[in-house]
Amino acid sequence: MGAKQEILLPDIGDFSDVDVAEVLVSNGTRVTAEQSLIVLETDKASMEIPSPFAGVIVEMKVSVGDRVSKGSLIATIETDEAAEPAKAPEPAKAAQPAPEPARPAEPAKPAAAPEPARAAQTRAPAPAADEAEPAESPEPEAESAILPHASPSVRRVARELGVDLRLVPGTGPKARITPDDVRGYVKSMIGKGTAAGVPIAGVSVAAPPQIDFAKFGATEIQPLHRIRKLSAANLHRSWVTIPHVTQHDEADITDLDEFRKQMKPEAEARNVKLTFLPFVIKACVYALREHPQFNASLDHTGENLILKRYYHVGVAVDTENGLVVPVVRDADRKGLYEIAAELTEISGKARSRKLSPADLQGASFSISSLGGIGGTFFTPIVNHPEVAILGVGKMDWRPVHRDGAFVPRLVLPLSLSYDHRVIDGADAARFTTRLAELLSDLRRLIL
Ligand code: CAO
Repeated sequence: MGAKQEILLPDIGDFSDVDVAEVLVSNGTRVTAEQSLIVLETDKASMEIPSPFAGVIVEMKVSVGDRVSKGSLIATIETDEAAEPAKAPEPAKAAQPAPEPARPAEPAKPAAAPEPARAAQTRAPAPAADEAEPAESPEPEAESAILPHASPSVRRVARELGVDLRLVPGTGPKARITPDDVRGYVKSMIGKGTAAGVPIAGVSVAAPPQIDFAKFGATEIQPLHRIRKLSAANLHRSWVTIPHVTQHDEADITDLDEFRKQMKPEAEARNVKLTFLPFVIKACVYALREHPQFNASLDHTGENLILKRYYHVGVAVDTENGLVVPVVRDADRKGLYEIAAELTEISGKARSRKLSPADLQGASFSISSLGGIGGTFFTPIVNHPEVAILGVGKMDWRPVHRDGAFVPRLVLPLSLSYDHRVIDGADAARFTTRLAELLSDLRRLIL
């Protein structure tokens, strides 16, 4: 066992009180000396802060959105006995200007195909979870040991092009990934024409015109929050890469609502707010077990479906800075109260920007519930690399025809968007029909 050491923020020049823009490792990650731990970002510059030691991160002490200055405690690390501590830590590189836009169509060095070892990594649990979640999430835990070495500007270019950096062989010093590596990788993937494809690179649309709206009236420029920009990039990638279809259905939740009301006093006694969502999560897990292709991801080649044997449900949470999708892990093993309490906790953390990267990783299916706000059906965007997402609308009383007469029933609108490459329309209809059955009669959940 090595010694436990604190990693403090080194002198970063003229900056203080700087935003932590990315946390690149998590608790338990093995890092090499000089491996980047966090990315700091000011208005004009970003810089990576490397680990001065090799070893295993005991605890990351900063999260995305924290502000740090020289001497701030970044992490604690159990250093490798054998490894020599690096000299006094300094940022991986000097503050660098904001990234230049990706130069299109520049002759790029032919990139080597991803080596088998890297390809195999996509079969690890929670593949490409970093790309599934908007905003703050870094690479998934299981793959943190093989974090790609790349500057923030390269990461941004990769995000814009929808490239998973873990698949890009780096040709820079210490296998660092350069902008040319990213471009070369995109070119090579286009050449391969895999089922997964790299559609963004293949799509050509007219550039948006620059319009001076002030000509038409008063305007105000409001910079987009970083979370919104990052989730926008992920949503855009999902939108253009996944052939979406949305299946709409309705669940009669009259009995469920009655049961929920009966349970309210008990829930309150436990200090839990029992909304519809925990019931929907439980019903989804049940339906996912029966329809495993909905709890899956396409691998990066587009030739294999990775079925997940875990049920981690991402829940879209609306925050003032944009959408985040924290994850209720192992929802199959949790009871309604436990899920309800966790929902309150994670949505609270999301709104106060206290989510850790781990809270955002590894979802296998997602739910976006607008029921507390209003509206009926909508078309949620699949949270890549998942293949399906359920949208939940606001319940309402409807006349339902039963036994020759119209009776008032409480109806919950459901909208299931899915990746048509993986899921057929008939399967989607089966899934939502089953979901509606389960929500209509909760007794089915214990069968
Ligand atoms: N129909 C009618 N009422 C509903 C409902 C539904 N489908 N779902 C929830 N409600 C009610 C709840 O019962 C609660 O009422 P009471 O306070 O009287 O009990 C109220 O609406 C508020 O619920 P909530 O929003 O606090 O709790 P939730 O478990 O339903 O949802 C969360 C939690 C985090 C999903 C939600 O707060 C949220 O952020 N929703 C927005 C998600 C979003 O933005 N999605 C869009 C993604 S695409 O841009």
